Amino acid sequence: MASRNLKCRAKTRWYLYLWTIGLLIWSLISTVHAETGIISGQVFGQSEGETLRGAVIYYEGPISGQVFADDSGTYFTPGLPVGLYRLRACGPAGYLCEYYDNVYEAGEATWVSVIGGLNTEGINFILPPDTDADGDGIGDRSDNCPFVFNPD
Ligand SMILES: [Ca+2]
Ligand SMILES: [Ca+2]
Repeated sequence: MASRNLKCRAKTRWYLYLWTIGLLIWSLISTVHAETGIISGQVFGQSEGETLRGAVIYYEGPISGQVFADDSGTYFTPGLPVGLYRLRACGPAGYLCEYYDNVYEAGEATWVSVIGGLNTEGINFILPPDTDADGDGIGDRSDNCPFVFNPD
């Protein structure tokens, strides 16, 4: 009887051991999956030292959203799931929008990778001033008829 009990106990311990290992592996895998990183950078105007406070940075990828640049034109995304993101910055009024890196077309954008636990920094933008093709004082970006003089 005694030896049977011992055997039984040994078996229980073995199951517990397997169970613990399983839990460990499971938590490792889920940690890897839950990993996030951030993207950061600065938004500039074209004049020397000009930073664009209030610029909006749109990101799209595994998740999408937007953040604003602070007083120094600096922005940080929140924690993003690991993957590739396309970024677009729009300056305050009077500036054009651009995709990273320095292009206007979404299809030409350089995708930025988010790596778990890291800050992908230096994703900067230099936004050109908005043009006013018809000279009505409203920049093309916000002009409802960019080629018709309609300052109303
Ligand atoms: Ca105009
Ligand atoms: Ca117009």
